[in-house]
Formats: sequence, structure tokens, C-alpha cells
Amino acid sequence: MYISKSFIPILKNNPSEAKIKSHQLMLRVGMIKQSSSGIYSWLPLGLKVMKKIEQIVRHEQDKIGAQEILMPTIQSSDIWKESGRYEDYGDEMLRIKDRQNREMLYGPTNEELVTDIFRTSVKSYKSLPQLLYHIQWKFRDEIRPRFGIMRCREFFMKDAYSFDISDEDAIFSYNKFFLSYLKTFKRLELVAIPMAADTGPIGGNLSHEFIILADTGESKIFTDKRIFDLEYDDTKLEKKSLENLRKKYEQFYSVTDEKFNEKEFEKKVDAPYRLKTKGIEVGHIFYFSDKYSKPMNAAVDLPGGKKDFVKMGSYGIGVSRLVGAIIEAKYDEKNEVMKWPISVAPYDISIIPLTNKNDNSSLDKANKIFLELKKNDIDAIIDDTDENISAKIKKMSLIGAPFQIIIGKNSDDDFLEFKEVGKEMKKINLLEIIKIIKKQKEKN
Ligand code: 5CA
Repeated sequence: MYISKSFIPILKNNPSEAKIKSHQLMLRVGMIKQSSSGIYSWLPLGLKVMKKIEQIVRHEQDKIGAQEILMPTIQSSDIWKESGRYEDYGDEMLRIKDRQNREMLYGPTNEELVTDIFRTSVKSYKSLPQLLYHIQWKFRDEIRPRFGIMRCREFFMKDAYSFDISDEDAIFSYNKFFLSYLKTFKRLELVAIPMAADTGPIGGNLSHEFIILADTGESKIFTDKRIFDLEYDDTKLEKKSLENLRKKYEQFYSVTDEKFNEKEFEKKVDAPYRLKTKGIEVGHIFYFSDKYSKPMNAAVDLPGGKKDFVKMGSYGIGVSRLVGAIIEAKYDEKNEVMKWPISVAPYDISIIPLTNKNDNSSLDKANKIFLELKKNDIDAIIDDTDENISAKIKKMSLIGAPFQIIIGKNSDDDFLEFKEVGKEMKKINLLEIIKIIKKQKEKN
């Protein structure tokens, strides 16, 4: 891809309306464009990153045996009246009427809709557990949308739902998601800590938020610093080992604002380990037993012939919010350098040739390198504009491909200026470059 032909509308300066660095960068390099308050269009660069995040999220859901479905964005109010949440949800719900004057809504979450799908199809305990997920747009009429796509009104979410025969099995499902979230965020190179959390309008009494530390985050957290040293073990999907995994995290006091209790904090955490700070909530999991299955009559036959309401949980990841969260974690604002994790980078490498109106040799070399990289599944972007080399490097550093090749007059295939962003420049040949990049991509 040539930068001259790409749809990457870069701004010279930081947009003044953006208060946090992810919002600044996303507007600056044209990843998104606001269409109205809290509602955004996703332009090629932003969409590429979000799609890659989506794919990692999907892969980790599939690995715990969850099955993908796709539910609509528009729902009927009837099912929400059945569960009793239609009134409770309040002004955050966007309510609409169709031409028959039926009350509809743009889904802020899908507990009711998925329970309705489940109850019409599954009748026996033999079909349990069921883990269903979808990745779909949601709408919440947030009173104060802000920070770009971090707290917006229309956002892209992965939401999963589990159905089990008993509380014990339901907690097993909960723990599967707990593990899958640790793995998902690790693949995105984020340190996301599970924190005991409040359940708000979703309900239930067991819940964790997954939070990454950031001064600009909206969640207040109270935690034991030692939780950051934990490494998750990639345990088998088996009851005992998953329970132990969760316990390993829960041994450390780690809670969000609503669960905070100063006395308990001081009792459980020695002074040097206490940390009161802020973070970004990238995922949230809930266990709420029969809160929806009971009023909506989602029951299955049990082995002895009796029937019981299924026990449910729900599990969300803010896929679009993650784009911003990764920027908050990885963008060096002072030097204006972004380095995307290779797993989600919009391009693997940027090729920066020195261009000269009367001499095409560097651009020709760039084209050749591009093709060779492509053969090896390495996605590159070439800056073919007439700008000088430092302006090009500056621009490419904002776009954030994790690797760069600079092609000057004297470069040849055996002598390319190559660097991994944030590290020293090396002079190496193309084969070695390909090896380095492939190795990093394989790690993921
Ligand atoms: N039904 C449950 C689990 S699927 C649920 O809706 N949970 S939630 O309300 O916590 O949302 C899940 C995730 O969506 C959050 O952790 C957050 O990452 C993301 N999210 C929530 N509200 C917004 C918003 N206004 N803008 C961007 N992302 C959001």
C-alpha cells in the first residue's frame, strides 16, 4: 500500500478537542471520525486494528468452547418487559418506535434476547453447558460521552452468555471466561488485572472487571501491588485447576470503587503494597444465576424428571474500547511515537524511501522489498510522498507499524537500515528482516 493512495487523513497537529492521548492519536492519524456526539465512523486504519483485536477475542472464545452467533442490534421491548428491566434500565436505553407503533430499542446488552433464543431451543440438561457469544454494535445513550471511543454511545462489544444446570457448573463456566480473558489481554500485550466489581444494571453477586492501569482511566481501583507480578498458568479447562487459578488472583485484595472498604483494605494489604489508582475497564464478567431465566421461564428437564431454571452468567469485552486502551498503554506521547503490538498493528512494517523527483531508485527498491515482504505475509506500507525523510519518519511513527526500513541512496538488499520502533537502528539484509518479523508474528 502506498501512503499517497491510502485513506489515512493525517492532521499536522493534535486536535484541540481531544483530552486524552488515545483520542488525540486516533483523530490525528485518521483512525476514526466523529459523526455525532459519541458516535464514530471507523476509517481504514482504525478498522484494521479493531478487526485484528476482534479476531483475537473470537479465537480465545472459541478455544473455551463458546459458539458464535449474531443477534440483531434492534430488539423488541417485549422481552425486556418480561425480565423486568425495561423500566429499570432508564435513559441509557435508546427507545424507538417502528411504523406499527411497536416499542423497539437499540440493544445496550443482550441477556434477554439470548435467553429467549435459548429457551425456545434447549429443553434438556443433556445439552448443557451452552456458551454462546456474539460480537456486535451496542448503543448506550451515555449522559457524558467522552474520550473518543473510550466512552461513546455506539460501541463494538463481545458479549458471551453461559447456561448451566447448577450453580457449581455455572461457576465453572465463569472461570473458563476468567481464564480466556487473561489470555486474550495477554495476546494484546496488556496487563489487565481482574478486580472484584459491582454488578450494576446487569445484576448478580459475583463479578470481576478486567482493568488496565492508566491515569486517564475512569475506574478507581484499590489493589495489592503484588497482583501485578502474577503470571497466569495456562491451565486445562477443568474445574479444580480453573478454581485455583481464580483463587490465585483473589488472594490479593483488588477491588473497584463500589466494592472498596478502607478498613478491609488496610487489614488485608500491608502499607507498602497498597495501591490506589485509576484504570480502564476493558472487560467485565458477571454471574447472576436465574435472574433472567426465572422471569423469562428458561428451564430445562433435569435427570430425575424435574425441571429447573438454568443458571446464567454474561461476559463482556469492549472491543472498540480496546483500540483506545492499547494506545493509552503503548503511545509515547512526548516523542509522538506509537508502537502497536504486532498482533494488532495496522501494518507490520513501514518502508520509508528517500524520494527525489529525478531519481526513482529508492522507490523502485521499496517496491521490490514490498513484494518480497508480501510473499512472506508481511503487510507493509510505503511512504511514496515527496516529503523529506524526517517528516516521513515522523508520520510513520504516528501510524505505529512496529518495524521500519529506511531506504537511502546507498541501500541495497544486503544493507538496509532497519529498526524495531524504540530500539537501535541496524544495518541488515532483507532475509534477516523477514526472519525477525516472522518470528515475532509467530509468537502470537
Ligand atoms: N452484559 C454484560 C456483559 S456482556 C455487559 O454489558 N457488561 S458491561 O456493561 O460491563 O460492558 C462490557 C464492556 O463493554 C465493558 O467492560 C467496556 O469495556 C465496554 N463498554 C461499556 N460501555 C461502553 C461505552 N460507553 N463505550 C465504550 N465501551 C464500553
